[in-house]
Amino acid sequence: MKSLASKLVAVALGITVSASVALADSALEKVMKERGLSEIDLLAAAKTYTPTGMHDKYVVFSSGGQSGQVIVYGVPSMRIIKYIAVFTPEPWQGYGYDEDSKKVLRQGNIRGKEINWGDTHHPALSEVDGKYDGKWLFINDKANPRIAVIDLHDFETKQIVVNPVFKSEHGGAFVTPNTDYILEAAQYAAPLDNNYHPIEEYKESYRGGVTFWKFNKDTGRIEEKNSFTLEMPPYMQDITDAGKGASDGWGFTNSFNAEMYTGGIEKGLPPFEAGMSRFDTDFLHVYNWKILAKLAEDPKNVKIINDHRVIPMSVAVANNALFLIPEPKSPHGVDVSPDGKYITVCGKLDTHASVYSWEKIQKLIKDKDYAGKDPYGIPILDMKKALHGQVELGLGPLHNQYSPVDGEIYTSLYVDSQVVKWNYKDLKVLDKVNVHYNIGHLAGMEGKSADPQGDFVIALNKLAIDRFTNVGPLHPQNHQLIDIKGKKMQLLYDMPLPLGEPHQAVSIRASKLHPAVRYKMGTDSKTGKIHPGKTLAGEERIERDGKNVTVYATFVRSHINPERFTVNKGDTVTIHMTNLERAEDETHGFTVSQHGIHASLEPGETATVKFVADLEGVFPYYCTEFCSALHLEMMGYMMVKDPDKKYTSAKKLKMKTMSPEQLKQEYDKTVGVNKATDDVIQSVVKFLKDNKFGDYPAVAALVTDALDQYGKIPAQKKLSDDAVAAGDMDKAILYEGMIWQYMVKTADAGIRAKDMLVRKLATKQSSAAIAGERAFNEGGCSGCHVIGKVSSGPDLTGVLSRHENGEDWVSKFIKHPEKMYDDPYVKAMIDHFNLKMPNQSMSDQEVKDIIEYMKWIDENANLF
Ligand code: RUQ
Ligand code: CUA
Repeated sequence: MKSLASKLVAVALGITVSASVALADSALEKVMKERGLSEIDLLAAAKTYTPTGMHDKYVVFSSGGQSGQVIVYGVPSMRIIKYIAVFTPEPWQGYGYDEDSKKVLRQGNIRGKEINWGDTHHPALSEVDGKYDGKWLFINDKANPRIAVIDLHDFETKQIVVNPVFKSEHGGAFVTPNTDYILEAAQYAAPLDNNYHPIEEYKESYRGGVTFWKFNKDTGRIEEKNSFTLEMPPYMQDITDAGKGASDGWGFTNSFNAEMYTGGIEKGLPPFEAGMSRFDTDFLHVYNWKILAKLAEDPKNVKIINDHRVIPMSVAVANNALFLIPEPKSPHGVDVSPDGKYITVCGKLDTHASVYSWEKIQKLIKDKDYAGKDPYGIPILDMKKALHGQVELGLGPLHNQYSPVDGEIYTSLYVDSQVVKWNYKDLKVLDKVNVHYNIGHLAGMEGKSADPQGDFVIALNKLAIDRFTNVGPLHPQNHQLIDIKGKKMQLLYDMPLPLGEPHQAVSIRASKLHPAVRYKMGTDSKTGKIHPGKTLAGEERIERDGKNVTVYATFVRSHINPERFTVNKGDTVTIHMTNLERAEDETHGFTVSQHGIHASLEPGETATVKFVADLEGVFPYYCTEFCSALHLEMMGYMMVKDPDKKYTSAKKLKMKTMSPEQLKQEYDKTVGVNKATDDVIQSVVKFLKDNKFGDYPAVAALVTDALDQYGKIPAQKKLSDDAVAAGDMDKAILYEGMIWQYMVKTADAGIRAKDMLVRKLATKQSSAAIAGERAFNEGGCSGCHVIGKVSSGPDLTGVLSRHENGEDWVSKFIKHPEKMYDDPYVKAMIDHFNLKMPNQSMSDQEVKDIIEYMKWIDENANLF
């Protein structure tokens, strides 16, 4: 017990085992006891715990289910990092509340109907050679058959396309290995046109299919005109996967109603669930999208339905592009192996997984070795001849993920609530782990790409039941992280997801993502182009054209320009807003009270809000992000006048004014403060220059941010000087105040740059010094001592050489300061700072480590 606990702490702190035994035995065991934790728990914690500032190895994109969004989280920490608004308005991001994002959201209107939610199921990452390239994310909407395109340059939704012929879908989004097409298979069969057809004509006029959305990798958009659909029988198509490697060019789609049952419980007929699972087998659809894409180019081969090209089944069959293979009844997942040679199908109602051999399928196709034809004339391949084999896995197998180990596959068991690891080549079961509860999909790390990473799988459970504190009858979903590195799987962590039912999640190595931190000034983030409303400093204005008022505004810490405007009741108001900031994370938000609009302006972004000012009155507008110390002051007024009304003005209140001497005094004081602040800035600048900050990109970026702010000062100084010349001291004081604001912002970024540079230049800390710094900070020393500076306690640089036998002296003083209060030196310090060094109950080890830290400080004294 002791040794394990010590080792774990040692690993967690990055220090050597012997150095940490003392700390571990006391503190760690106490916590374990108090919280009832086992050694296994500690090991799981060590595998997931991510200290502040450390980043995750993987990024997961999870469907947000009925929330119509995408949830982004990190692995192994399982920390949620972002929600991406997709099919549903999301006010924080301004999605659906500003004009630019409304244009994207409204692309999702169906037959004129505004739809403001989506049932998202399957996210998919863009691929090159079957491997993720980190550029795009696609996701489907089952309820309102649509696909959305998200740009991973800024994690924003750029496009929504509506399926022109389906009435629901489930087999999207799945991409072909080079992202040429995004596959979207229908779900509930329905007429492809928009007309009424009685259910009695189900077999004749209801259809399923797969839509092939053409993706343009240069524009990053789906080209609707170059997309087409393959008609399929009304078998209720389901999950889909694109072939890769050996099976590149092909697609695979399950189905679950070979019976073509049409329900009728209200008429005393057996319900859908009985009628649809009567046969022992359903059909796996196998089709060649490369042939189909060629066929679609010739108008003779297509029917135009709702302005969209549909290839009839007969055309596909005549061109050897569509086949069926029986699969165990009511299957769910179909997953192509990383090399494309095996296709694994899971039957929800069957305890087996069925592994089809691509080589065998190809041979059957080539030899035209058919077991028969379905009622629509589609050739059926013999199931037994196409199978590589079947494995009994357990109850309710659903979905699969791969690992880099050859033949290794992970499958979710819905009914058994388990993940099973097995081998699809030699067909052996290897290991099982319990999950909680009723797992649907599972997500491996890049686990469905041609380059799966192993490491972890995440169980996406349908039920959470008792896993979390009860928050009422609607429970959160439960994503469970499982370590798959060892022989036995280990369940590590439960993450509740309280935002819809996420169906599938895909993950990618974080190192493959390269999102921007700022936009090119004036960018419309939705189009990626320069926004027509882009406004730079000095270009702010209010334009009127009849009943239309257009405001061109800028945002920078901590003001909105303009700060006031007046319109007539009934005017249409358009406000174009540009965030002039270039500093990382300096977002401003915007709303006008009581008008239902909101925008989020990321650094460099321009966005537009538009509304009718139909209420008379005074409406404050303000920045909605706490962006700076003077954020509350970042506001303005919109005043709405009724043009048909006469207004009488209020009597002016008499106020005392300051004398010219008082004003001069205040002005001098403000200028003095600015001078002192500037001296600090100059000393930081000198340090940065002397130490060649330009050699360190991260530091240079912060310096750019700082200089951005500093560059704004001369213009303000001129305004101040002009005001002095005009004798308006009041105004001059305000401009001097503005200069100070910019100086503070400069210093803020500048000092952060300096700290970062110091870390880069300093000698490497020994593990003892690292532990010492931690103890120094966590033990509260840093509350009074600032390195390199006298603050509420003396500067500790050089403390070890200040006393004879310095190390010994400092150790004793930390351990028992109270015993030394009468020492003349200590007494003088107590008097000077009016504070006594308290006893912080440091252990001997901690004191030792702190001394090592002090030595490191002295080594680098020139930097502090
Ligand atoms: S679903 S639990 Cu992919 Cu929509 Cu299977
Ligand atoms: Cu900008 Cu608050």
